[in-house]
Amino acid sequence: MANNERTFIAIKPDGVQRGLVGEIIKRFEQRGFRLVAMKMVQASEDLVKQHYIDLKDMPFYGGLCSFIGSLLMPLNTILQIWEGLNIVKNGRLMLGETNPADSKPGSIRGDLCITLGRNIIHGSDSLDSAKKEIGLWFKPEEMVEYKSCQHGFLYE
Ligand code: DAT
Ligand code: MG
Repeated sequence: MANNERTFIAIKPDGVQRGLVGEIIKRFEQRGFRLVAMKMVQASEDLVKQHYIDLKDMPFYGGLCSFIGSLLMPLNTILQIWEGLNIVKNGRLMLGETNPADSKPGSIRGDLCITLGRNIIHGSDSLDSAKKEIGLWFKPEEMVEYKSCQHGFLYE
Protein backbone atom coordinates (compact mmCIF):
# COMPACT_ATOMS: atom_id res chain seq x y z
CA MET A 1 0.00 0.00 0.00
CA ALA A 2 1.23 3.45 -0.89
CA ASN A 3 1.90 5.85 1.95
CA ASN A 4 2.49 8.68 -0.53
CA GLU A 5 -1.18 9.00 -1.47
CA ARG A 6 -2.29 12.64 -1.60
CA THR A 7 -5.54 14.48 -1.01
CA PHE A 8 -6.77 18.03 -1.46
CA ILE A 9 -8.19 19.72 1.64
CA ALA A 10 -9.69 23.22 1.63
CA ILE A 11 -10.70 25.14 4.73
CA LYS A 12 -13.62 27.14 3.37
CA PRO A 13 -14.19 30.85 4.18
CA ASP A 14 -16.50 29.96 7.09
CA GLY A 15 -13.75 27.83 8.68
CA VAL A 16 -11.19 30.59 8.17
CA GLN A 17 -13.47 33.33 9.53
CA ARG A 18 -14.37 31.19 12.54
CA GLY A 19 -10.71 30.77 13.46
CA LEU A 20 -10.63 27.00 12.92
CA VAL A 21 -7.56 26.81 10.67
CA GLY A 22 -5.19 25.75 13.46
CA GLU A 23 -7.62 23.20 14.90
CA ILE A 24 -8.11 21.55 11.50
CA ILE A 25 -4.42 21.48 10.61
CA LYS A 26 -3.67 20.10 14.08
CA ARG A 27 -5.91 17.08 13.48
CA PHE A 28 -4.15 16.12 10.24
CA GLU A 29 -0.71 16.75 11.75
CA GLN A 30 -1.42 14.76 14.90
CA ARG A 31 -2.78 11.82 12.92
CA GLY A 32 0.65 11.68 11.28
CA PHE A 33 -0.15 12.95 7.81
CA ARG A 34 2.43 15.06 6.01
CA LEU A 35 1.66 18.59 4.82
CA VAL A 36 2.87 18.87 1.23
CA ALA A 37 1.62 22.35 0.27
CA MET A 38 -0.52 25.15 1.70
CA LYS A 39 -1.66 28.61 0.62
CA MET A 40 -4.39 31.15 1.33
CA VAL A 41 -6.39 32.48 -1.62
CA GLN A 42 -9.41 34.58 -2.46
CA ALA A 43 -10.76 31.89 -4.74
CA SER A 44 -12.10 33.06 -8.10
CA GLU A 45 -15.67 32.07 -8.83
CA ASP A 46 -14.50 30.45 -12.09
CA LEU A 47 -12.15 28.07 -10.28
CA VAL A 48 -14.73 27.27 -7.63
CA LYS A 49 -17.29 26.52 -10.36
CA GLN A 50 -14.82 24.20 -12.03
CA HIS A 51 -13.97 22.56 -8.72
CA TYR A 52 -17.66 21.78 -8.06
CA ILE A 53 -18.57 21.11 -11.72
CA ASP A 54 -20.14 17.71 -10.88
CA LEU A 55 -22.76 19.57 -8.81
CA LYS A 56 -23.64 22.11 -11.51
CA ASP A 57 -27.27 20.99 -11.79
CA MET A 58 -27.93 21.11 -8.05
CA PRO A 59 -30.07 23.98 -6.72
CA PHE A 60 -27.38 25.01 -4.20
CA TYR A 61 -24.57 25.22 -6.83
CA GLY A 62 -24.88 29.00 -7.34
CA GLY A 63 -24.91 29.82 -3.63
CA LEU A 64 -22.03 27.46 -2.89
CA CYS A 65 -19.83 28.93 -5.63
CA SER A 66 -20.63 32.56 -4.86
CA PHE A 67 -19.84 32.07 -1.15
CA ILE A 68 -16.50 30.35 -1.64
CA GLY A 69 -15.81 32.43 -4.78
CA SER A 70 -15.81 35.62 -2.68
CA LEU A 71 -18.69 37.26 -4.52
CA LEU A 72 -20.62 38.20 -1.39
CA MET A 73 -17.54 39.85 0.18
CA PRO A 74 -13.79 39.20 -0.06
CA LEU A 75 -13.27 35.89 1.74
CA ASN A 76 -10.29 33.61 2.11
CA THR A 77 -9.91 29.89 1.68
CA ILE A 78 -6.90 27.86 2.89
CA LEU A 79 -5.83 25.25 0.35
CA GLN A 80 -3.74 22.26 1.38
CA ILE A 81 -2.31 19.03 0.06
CA TRP A 82 -1.84 16.26 2.62
CA GLU A 83 -0.07 12.95 2.14
CA GLY A 84 -0.19 9.54 3.83
CA LEU A 85 -1.51 6.00 3.78
CA ASN A 86 -5.10 5.86 2.48
CA ILE A 87 -5.39 9.59 3.05
CA VAL A 88 -8.30 10.13 0.67
CA LYS A 89 -10.51 7.69 2.57
CA ASN A 90 -9.09 8.57 6.00
CA GLY A 91 -9.43 12.28 5.27
CA ARG A 92 -13.12 11.84 4.48
CA LEU A 93 -13.59 9.88 7.71
CA MET A 94 -11.89 12.69 9.63
CA LEU A 95 -14.19 15.26 7.96
CA GLY A 96 -17.43 13.44 8.83
CA GLU A 97 -20.58 13.48 6.70
CA THR A 98 -21.45 16.24 4.24
CA ASN A 99 -24.20 17.39 6.60
CA PRO A 100 -22.74 18.29 10.01
CA ALA A 101 -26.04 17.14 11.56
CA ASP A 102 -25.23 13.59 10.44
CA SER A 103 -21.55 13.77 11.44
CA LYS A 104 -20.34 11.85 14.47
CA PRO A 105 -18.74 13.69 17.39
CA GLY A 106 -14.99 13.33 16.97
CA SER A 107 -15.13 14.25 13.30
CA ILE A 108 -14.23 17.76 12.12
CA ARG A 109 -17.75 18.59 10.95
CA GLY A 110 -19.30 16.74 13.90
CA ASP A 111 -17.28 18.82 16.37
CA LEU A 112 -16.92 22.21 14.74
CA CYS A 113 -19.96 23.20 12.69
CA ILE A 114 -23.74 22.92 12.48
CA THR A 115 -25.24 23.45 9.01
CA LEU A 116 -24.80 21.96 5.54
CA GLY A 117 -24.15 25.26 3.78
CA ARG A 118 -21.45 26.24 6.31
CA ASN A 119 -19.65 22.92 6.79
CA ILE A 120 -16.19 24.61 6.89
CA ILE A 121 -14.08 22.10 5.00
CA HIS A 122 -13.66 20.31 1.68
CA GLY A 123 -11.87 16.99 1.17
CA SER A 124 -11.42 14.99 -2.03
CA ASP A 125 -13.80 12.02 -2.24
CA SER A 126 -11.73 9.72 -4.51
CA LEU A 127 -8.18 9.28 -5.81
CA ASP A 128 -9.40 10.59 -9.13
CA SER A 129 -10.93 13.78 -7.74
CA ALA A 130 -7.86 14.32 -5.51
CA LYS A 131 -5.65 14.30 -8.60
CA LYS A 132 -7.97 16.66 -10.47
CA GLU A 133 -8.38 19.08 -7.55
CA ILE A 134 -4.65 19.21 -6.76
CA GLY A 135 -4.01 20.01 -10.43
CA LEU A 136 -6.72 22.67 -10.45
CA TRP A 137 -5.53 24.60 -7.38
CA PHE A 138 -1.75 24.01 -7.19
CA LYS A 139 1.23 24.40 -9.51
CA PRO A 140 3.88 21.64 -9.28
CA GLU A 141 6.46 24.13 -7.93
CA GLU A 142 4.18 24.87 -4.96
CA MET A 143 4.70 21.34 -3.64
CA VAL A 144 7.91 21.45 -1.63
CA GLU A 145 9.90 18.23 -1.41
CA TYR A 146 11.07 17.22 2.06
CA LYS A 147 11.21 14.03 4.11
CA SER A 148 9.31 13.92 7.39
CA CYS A 149 11.53 12.81 10.29
CA GLN A 150 8.48 10.98 11.69
CA HIS A 151 8.24 8.59 8.76
CA GLY A 152 9.92 5.57 10.36
CA PHE A 153 7.81 5.97 13.50
CA LEU A 154 4.51 6.13 11.62
CA TYR A 155 5.10 3.32 9.15
CA GLU A 156 6.80 -0.07 9.64
P1 DAT B 1 -18.78 17.08 0.39
O1 DAT B 1 -18.30 18.48 0.69
O2 DAT B 1 -19.02 16.31 1.65
O3 DAT B 1 -17.90 16.35 -0.59
P2 DAT B 1 -20.65 17.44 -1.81
O4 DAT B 1 -19.48 17.30 -2.71
O5 DAT B 1 -21.84 16.57 -2.07
O6 DAT B 1 -20.24 17.21 -0.27
O7 DAT B 1 -21.17 18.94 -1.81
C1 DAT B 1 -20.24 20.01 -1.83
C2 DAT B 1 -20.70 21.06 -0.86
O8 DAT B 1 -21.95 21.60 -1.29
C3 DAT B 1 -20.98 20.56 0.56
O9 DAT B 1 -19.80 20.49 1.33
C4 DAT B 1 -21.93 21.58 1.07
C5 DAT B 1 -22.73 21.95 -0.15
N1 DAT B 1 -23.98 21.18 -0.21
C6 DAT B 1 -24.10 19.86 -0.49
N2 DAT B 1 -25.39 19.48 -0.47
C7 DAT B 1 -26.10 20.58 -0.17
C8 DAT B 1 -27.49 20.86 0.02
N3 DAT B 1 -28.42 19.90 -0.13
N4 DAT B 1 -27.85 22.13 0.35
C9 DAT B 1 -26.92 23.10 0.48
N5 DAT B 1 -25.59 22.91 0.31
C10 DAT B 1 -25.19 21.68 0.01
MG1 MG C 1 -17.54 16.61 -2.60
